[in-house]
Amino acid sequence: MKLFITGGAGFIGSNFIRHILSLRKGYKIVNYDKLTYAGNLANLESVAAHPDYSFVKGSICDANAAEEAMRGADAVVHFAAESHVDRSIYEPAPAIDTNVTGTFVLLQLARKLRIERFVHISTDEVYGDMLPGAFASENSPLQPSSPYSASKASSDLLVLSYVRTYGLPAVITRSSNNYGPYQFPEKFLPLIITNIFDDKALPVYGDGKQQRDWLHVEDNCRAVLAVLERGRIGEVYNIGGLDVEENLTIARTLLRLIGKPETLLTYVKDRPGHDRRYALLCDKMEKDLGWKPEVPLETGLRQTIDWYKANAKWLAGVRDGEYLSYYEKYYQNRDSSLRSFTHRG
Ligand code: NAD
Ligand code: TDX
Repeated sequence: MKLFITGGAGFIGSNFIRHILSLRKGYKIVNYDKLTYAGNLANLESVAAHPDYSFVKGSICDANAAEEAMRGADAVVHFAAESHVDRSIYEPAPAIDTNVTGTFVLLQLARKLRIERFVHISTDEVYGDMLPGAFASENSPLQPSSPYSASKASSDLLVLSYVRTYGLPAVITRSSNNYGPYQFPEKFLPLIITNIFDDKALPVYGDGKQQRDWLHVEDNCRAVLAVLERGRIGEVYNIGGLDVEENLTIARTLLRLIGKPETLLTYVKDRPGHDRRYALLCDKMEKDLGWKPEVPLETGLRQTIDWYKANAKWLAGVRDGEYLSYYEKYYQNRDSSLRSFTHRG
């Protein structure tokens, strides 16, 4: 089976490629990735010479290049995206281009090349803010809040329209917040871990009481593989860690595990449009595909801390000029830099 994976040089995609190569024989993987700031071939060093793995650099928005790389594939797993909510707020165009137009380009190619299975990787953010105590099922309304989540919801709707109108054999996964090795330190969990290492302020947006469901990336990789191999065409599958925690609790737990004082916690101006709570019902994954998350949160957090400690060279490589200028622009003088993004100022 030839598998065309988009965005395989990013956090979840690179974990998925290593996961599948270590568990399955008989998959030939083509990793197609534009290598944006978030894409990093160092994530795949351990499999770069594997006989069943190859890499092609290109954008999913470039139909000709994508067609050439996709030709001969049996299945597509589509991870490629502009994945950071904050960046989509500061500069929405890349999220719209890649997440909406790029997905459209791939859907057209999947029809043309008669792809047998198309797995579209989406997110719990498409359901928007959940009320206290509420959980989203796959049938909950789509109420995205940020340009990122609106672009992902748009791409989900395009995928579902291609299933219905053209009979495209597609399935969708909507996962919660992933964490684990190789996550770019713009995201909350690796940002907090690496700032703790450096005794730097830990930027907590607003009151820090926003809730997220934390999912270890290995659990997500097992789920995506199950959906690829056994998911029902046209279905959406929620994938969550079933562990909903406040951001502040996560930051405090990381401080305790690393052994640093809570004085590092620093409350900063909130993200505009910030969703208070994400929480998923994942019964369908368990009932239909026999999947449930296996990594307990504290075990996963300990492993992740250890991984970032052991991979200082990787970390130094990704915290380069682009990362530093992003950090400086939006975290130092945060109040004034955010003022320019909202009408309310
Ligand atoms: P990431 O930002 O780490 O990686 C994204 C990858 O896509 C990078 O390698 C980047 O180079 C590539 N890419 C970006 N634009 C591209 C383009 N135009 N053409 C080809 N490649 C391009 O993202 P991630 O955290 O690994 O997320 C992967 C997918 O999972 C995304 O679709 C995201 O929306 C979804 N998701 C992520 C999370 C999470 O917690 N990280 C949760 C739910 C869903
Ligand atoms: O510096 C920070 N301080 C802070 O308080 C950052 C970067 C985040 N936060 C908060 C915002 C969120 O409530 O932490 C929470 C998690 O933030 P992110 O890591 O940016 O994730 P989130 O916005 O929840 O989105 C993530 O999960 C769903 C991924 O980035 C998305 O790609 C995915 O779709």
